[in-house]
Amino acid sequence: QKARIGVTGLAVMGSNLARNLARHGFRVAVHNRSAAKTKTLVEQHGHEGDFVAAESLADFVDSLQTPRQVIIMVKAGGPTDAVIDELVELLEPGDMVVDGGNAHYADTRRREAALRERGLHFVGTGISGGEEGALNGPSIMPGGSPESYQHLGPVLEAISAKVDGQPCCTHVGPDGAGHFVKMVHNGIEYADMQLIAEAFDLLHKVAGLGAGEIAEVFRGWNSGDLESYLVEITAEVLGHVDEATGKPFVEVVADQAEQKGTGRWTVQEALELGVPVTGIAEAVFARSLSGHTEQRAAAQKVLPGPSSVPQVADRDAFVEDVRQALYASKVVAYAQGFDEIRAAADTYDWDIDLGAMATIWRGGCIIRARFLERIKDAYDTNKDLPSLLVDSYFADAVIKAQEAWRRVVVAAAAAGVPAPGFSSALSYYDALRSERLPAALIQGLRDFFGAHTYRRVDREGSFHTLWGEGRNEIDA
Ligand code: NBP
Repeated sequence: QKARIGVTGLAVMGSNLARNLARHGFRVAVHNRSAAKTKTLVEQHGHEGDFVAAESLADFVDSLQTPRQVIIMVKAGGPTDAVIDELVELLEPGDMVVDGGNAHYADTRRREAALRERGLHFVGTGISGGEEGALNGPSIMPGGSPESYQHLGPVLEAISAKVDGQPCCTHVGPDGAGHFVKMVHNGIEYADMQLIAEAFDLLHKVAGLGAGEIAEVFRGWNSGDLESYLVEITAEVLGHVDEATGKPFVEVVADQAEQKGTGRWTVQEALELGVPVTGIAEAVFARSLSGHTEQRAAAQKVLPGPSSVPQVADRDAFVEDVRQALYASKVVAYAQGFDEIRAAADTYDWDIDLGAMATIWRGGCIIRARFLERIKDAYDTNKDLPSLLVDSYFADAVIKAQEAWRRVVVAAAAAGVPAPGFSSALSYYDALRSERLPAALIQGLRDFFGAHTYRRVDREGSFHTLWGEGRNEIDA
């Protein structure tokens, strides 16, 4: 009997995904470049389900039902291309190749086009949730053709996380749509973590709370609007005590945040699309800044903070202010991320259902959170919502939070504590709602030095002022 589906690439993600498939009753073919990993998987977990181990890629392909469905789980970039090149020689028209790695969506578009030429379906698929998710139910974001989803959908939905009985998996859109959405998911994750980190920093440095106390604060927050996986694990990490020193774990970890690149990609693509994703950008830059240890050391010697730091009169009130600032800033970051997905969908003709994206992020993935339900409702009510911030629920939430949000940004500035996420989110809120922006002056300057022309508020057309010659205005 042939296998329903196959997984090639059996490092941690691939083996866990294969086990998840087997545990759901699918007969699964498994293959890895070096056969040792295949052997280990079957030896250790063969009893969990129905595995068909293959030593060669040809045997692996041979063991699959037609049309064949192959999931590639290897290192993104060159290794993925290497596996695809080998596979296409063995597959037949109608077969499906799923790339579950963290590919750049532009690579996915290129691969999809190349495989389509050969009659094959290429399905770039975002998979979120890390190793644990791959094994027990990830959030799955498949791109590719609708036809391929008819075959793959039932399998991928079966192994995905479930929330209220609904699978955290849906067909995102054609070609690179799945990997694009996964990229933005990761960008939002960066913003979310940065905001959480700023909240911690403010509670520590401005309100004087210790890591253990802040862990309790986050534990409490996890039962309200902020309920989410990231807030839950923040309480765990802050509550952890280092065994060697007896100090809070967070005090003994080097304060340089690393990154693998998906946050940076999200910002790069936003720049190309002209979408302001300030929350994600601040988060990426804050990680970069943290790594500039020489600059930081030099600045610490030369640049002082404020001469006096105002005391927090009412700690509980400040904690509540920070909670509200965190929530409002988080809404901004998500609103910007969804704007980026919409812009890409328009550019690439992807027709992405934004509400459905919020739905499949409710479980399995790192940004899973209660408030994604609200995002789904917002787009269900109006799929052409100009911004999440103007949906009645979110507008109400940020309006209610705004005074607290302003107090927190003021307190951060007064205390000399960096809060780029909170303050840029507030600036974004203020910019969006401003009747007039100083962009008018920028247009004037551009016209002055470069004759770039401008439009007027009171009549149609394009104009230029002869700045050097009497300053008369002419039609441009
Ligand atoms: P790795 O990203 O560490 O990749 C290791 C796998 O790639 C091994 O199976 C290895 O085979 C195979 N491989 C390499 Br490297 N070069 C190859 C080549 N030229 N031909 C064939 N196979 C090759 O594995 P991972 O951490 O399990 O991640 C897999 C994918 O999932 C990645 O794209 C990753 O970005 C993505 N992802 C990871 C996570 C996570 O939490 N780790 C989450 C979501 C997505 P070998 O055993 O023979 O060396």
